[in-house]
Amino acid sequence: MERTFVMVKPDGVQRGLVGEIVSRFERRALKVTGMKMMWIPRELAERHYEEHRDKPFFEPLLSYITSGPVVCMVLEGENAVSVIRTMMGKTNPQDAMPGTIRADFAQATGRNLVHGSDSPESARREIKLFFNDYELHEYQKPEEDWLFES
Ligand code: D4T
Repeated sequence: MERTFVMVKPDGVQRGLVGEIVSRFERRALKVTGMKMMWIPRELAERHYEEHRDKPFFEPLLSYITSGPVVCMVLEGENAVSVIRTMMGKTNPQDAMPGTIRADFAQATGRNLVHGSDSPESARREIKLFFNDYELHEYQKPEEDWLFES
């Protein structure tokens, strides 16, 4: 099983889309192993997006992601990183496939509702940045017996 870091960004919280977004992951039987609301401090936002430090959109990105509370999650499933990236759709919602979160609910790259780690390495880094070990939980769900061929 793979774990990934997912965030409902401030626009998702303000637009009342937390339930809709989390529900899509739950219906797909991805397991929520951690979840919390937080208002990201600027320093953490800078570390999270450090690969974009030299990009022209870095400052607007930081001010967007720190503009209100977000909901952070760790989700678990087979190939969870790529499964969730597919469910989110392309970075620019206008290029995203219908049926994806960004295509169904967003219109602009700078207000694209959700974040999901882009590789297992990024997932490990981001989970460590946002969660303490005691905030992550291992547990069994009865439906797991029905999810995969044994
Ligand atoms: P995140 O990291 O938020 O899940 O988005 P992506 O993984 O899909 O996209 P990314 O890392 O390339 O970009 C991070 C973040 O920056 C915003 N952005 C991006 C922007 O405002 N303008 C741009 O031109 C790009 C490329 C959107 C997502």
